[in-house]
Amino acid sequence: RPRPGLARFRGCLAGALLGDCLGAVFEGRSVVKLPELLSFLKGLEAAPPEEGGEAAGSARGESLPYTDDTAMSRSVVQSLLAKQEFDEVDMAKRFAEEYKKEPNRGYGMAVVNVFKKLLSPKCNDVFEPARAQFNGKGSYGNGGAMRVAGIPLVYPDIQDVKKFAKLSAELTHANSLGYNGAILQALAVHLALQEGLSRETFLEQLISHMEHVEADDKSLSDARALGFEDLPFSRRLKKIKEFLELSSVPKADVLSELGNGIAALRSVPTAIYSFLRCMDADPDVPDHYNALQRTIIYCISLGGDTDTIATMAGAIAGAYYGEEQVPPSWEQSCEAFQETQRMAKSLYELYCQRL
Ligand code: F2R
Ligand code: MG
Ligand code: MG
Ligand code: MG
Repeated sequence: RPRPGLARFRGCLAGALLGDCLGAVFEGRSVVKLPELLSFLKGLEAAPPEEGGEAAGSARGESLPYTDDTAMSRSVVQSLLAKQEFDEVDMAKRFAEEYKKEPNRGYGMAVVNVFKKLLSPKCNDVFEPARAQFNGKGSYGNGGAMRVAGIPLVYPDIQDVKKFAKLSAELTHANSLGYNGAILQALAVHLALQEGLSRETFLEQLISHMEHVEADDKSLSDARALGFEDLPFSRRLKKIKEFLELSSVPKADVLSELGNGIAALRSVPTAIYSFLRCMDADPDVPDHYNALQRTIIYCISLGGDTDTIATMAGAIAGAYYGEEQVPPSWEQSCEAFQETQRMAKSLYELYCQRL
């Protein structure tokens, strides 16, 4: 198996951080006007905050805080590094402790009940609190997917990527529409790490893996129970293929077919589409922005769950293009950006050991 370079690991974590911190500024807005977004970015580029302190001449004065997306991604990474493999008890503990330490990072409304149960000494099955969510149906939110990038950065084998993406998501998301979204996002990062994959091959591989992932009894029954057709992620990936064959796709069509919401099904395919479409230039985005920047700009311009869609697309784009496309002024605007470099190096070493 060829070894991807360290630059892709750094790019992945930095892209994810950028997507979260920049996207969070706009999270929950139904409409984000491109001129406003571009002018916000211009402000960052003119005056990134100095290390740990005040930004020279900036009205903002401090770095853009990360949200639950990054807080949980960091717990995933820290657990993998501490244990040198996936360990459900350790990871669950880190999620819960991190929530207890900083509860105001913008967590999902329901997932906080999982953390509270995990913190109780009476909890002896770390998967049980997630199974009890939503009257036993489990959460289908995008929280399992938003934090999953550490898994494909540690496991080079695609079967391991699927297995541990699922288990890491099941600590909070027991509905298959939640954890299958995490598997899809993990597969996208895994493929993005591989050298020189074309847009077509990338998408074909995702479709063939997801058709298999979604064919089990629980995936079929969870989708039917919510009134969806069979293989809902695979169907949306095929819609992406159709979109990519068109010369332009109106935002309204992207929103109606793929979505910009808090459910994994309404956000993971959107992140993947954003990454793939932004391989090409966009007449609405200035030429000096590179493909990774274009990807994050496009995600945010869709509105809705902007931090989460942009962090997922940012992780994929960062793994694909590498850290060369991470602009220093953007990165330095984000809270705790220096730590991603160190974490990326440690993940890379673990990945190489497993090759
Ligand atoms: N929580 C937010 N943003 C809310 C605030 C946005 C903005 N400021 C505003 O005011 O509009 N962001 C973070 O949450 C998302 C990840 O959530 P996660 O971890 O999946 O949490 P949870 O609570 O499990 O699920 C989220 C919501 O999805 C709905 N839902 C899920 N499963 C359901 C089911 N089986 N039945 C019915 N509803 C279900 C619920 O509304 C959940 O609360 C990310 O965006 C992150 O950035
Ligand atoms: Mg968030
Ligand atoms: Mg174990
Ligand atoms: Mg969000």
